[in-house]
Order: sequence, then C-alpha cells, then structure tokens
Amino acid sequence: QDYTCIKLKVLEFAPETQETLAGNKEIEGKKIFMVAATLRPETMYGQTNCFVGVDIKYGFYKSNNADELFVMTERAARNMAFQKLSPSNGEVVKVAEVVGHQLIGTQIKAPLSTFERVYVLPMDGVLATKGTGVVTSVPSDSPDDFSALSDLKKKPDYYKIKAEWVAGYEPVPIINTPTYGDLAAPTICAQMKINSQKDKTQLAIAKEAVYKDGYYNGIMAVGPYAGKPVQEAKPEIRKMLIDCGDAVPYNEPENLVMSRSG
Ligand code: ZZB
Repeated sequence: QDYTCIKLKVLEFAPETQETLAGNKEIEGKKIFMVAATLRPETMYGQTNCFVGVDIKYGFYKSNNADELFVMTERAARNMAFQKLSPSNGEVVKVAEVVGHQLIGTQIKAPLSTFERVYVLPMDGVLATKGTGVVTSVPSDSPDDFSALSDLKKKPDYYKIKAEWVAGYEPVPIINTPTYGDLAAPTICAQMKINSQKDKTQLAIAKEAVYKDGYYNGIMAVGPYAGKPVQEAKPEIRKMLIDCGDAVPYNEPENLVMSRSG
C-alpha cells in the first residue's frame, strides 16, 4: 500500500501524556507529530479529528529530521526506518511511550483542515497492525469515521471524552459524488441505517460504495483543485503535502497488511 503519512502537529498534549513526558530531555524543544497513514490525501480538507486505539501502545520516535519526533506504533517505526524516515537506515530510536488512552484530548493542527485545531479521540476499530495506528478522521467521506464521531457525540461520557472536543466538528463537504452528494458518508450511513461504529458488516459495504463513487466519479469541491476530478487531484494534493513538509510517503508491503474486512 502506498500511504501518505500526514503530520498532525501536536499543539498541546492531554494531561496524562504530559505527566509521562515530564522531565524527558529528549522531548524538550522538539516538534512532535502524530503521524496518520491515509490512502485519501485529497480528503484532508475535511479532517475533523484524529483517532487512536485506547489500548494500543504509541512510541515517540526520532525521525529523519533532528527537530521532529513521530508518534506512532513500533511496527510503523520499524518499517519507516527502512524508508529513510529515521535517523539512519534501520535505526529505530524510541524516546518515550504512552498508551492510546493517554493521548485522548490532545490538540493537534491537521494540515489543510478547515478547523484550526482538532482533537485526538478514541475509535474501536483502529488496528495496531495497519499503517501507523494513528488514523486521521474525515467524517464527510469515511463511513467509519462518521459513525465513530457520531457515537462520541451521542455518548461522550461513555467514551470518556469531553463534549467540547466534538461539539461543532461537523462533516465538511469536500467532494461531490453523483450517487451520494457532497456528504457521502453521512448520506450512505443514513440510507443504510448505520447507527454505530459497531455495525461492522454494514460499514464495510458502505466504505466500499463511497470509496468507489468518490474515487471514480468524485469532483473536488474545495481547494486549488475545486472542480477537478478526484483522480486528477489526488496525486497533486499528495505532492503538495509532501513538498511543503506536511506529509511523508510511506509504503507498507501488501501481504503484511491486515484489513478491517479481514
Ligand atoms: C483518511 C480517509 C478519508 C480514509 C476517507 C478513508 C476514507 P483500506 O482501504 O482498508 O486500506 N486507516 C489507516 N490506518 C488505519 C488503522 N491502523 N486502523 C484503522 N483504519 C485505518 O483503508 C485505508 C484507510 O483506512 C485509510 O484512509 C484510513 O482512513 C484508514 F474519506 O484516511 B483513510 C471510504 C473511505 N474513505
């Protein structure tokens, strides 16, 4: 899989992470990024939050830039070390570690997002075995993200989040599709009566449907490629993000990937 890893700059860590990092000299003065693997760089305009798994371990790793640390799974760090994304070839240097639940409530800056700051939130379906274990959320075009974000809005206490971390973060229309309009994920979730992120079978069908419609027939509704087909905009937006340092290319061998559909 040819992923684009989006660098979500940490503006302020949740208190539980701050406690773990306190006094850690390796952290001082560094820019720290939650690194999210995506196959849909053209959707980054619609980011409303970032998802992590509450029980997944996340390390803070030295990157190929001495000023920048990457937060992700150990597995991703090992892969990146052979893709020129660590201090030297094959070298993995972890300077801190937290468990996902400690990151919940962390504020980040998501490149291209219309929101100035977004929050790190919990999602059940985040796989430690795929990408970086950090998922950037685009509820307008991803049924998984829309259903998870909706669950959080309905039951903030149950998910141990503050209501203000999701309040006002509505799906942003970024891509027009012939079948599902400009809010494809909310539309298909309503049509299929998907009520929660636990509706896995239905969500897999919804994902496939909006992915195809968005990719083959979608027209960008925002950004410099507004009016252009998604297929045309996708590589351009990917390049733009990489060129300005907001993203890095990351490859994962197909046979090592476990997809949510199995
Ligand atoms: C932003 C985005 C916007 C995504 C969208 C999808 C969609 P696939 O095809 O199954 O390989 N993802 C990445 N890492 C993980 C993980 N560790 N656990 C769970 N989900 C993960 O799916 C690739 C997508 O799965 C990635 O692209 C990411 O979400 C998510 F509008 O990033 B995507 C219709 C899908 N739309």
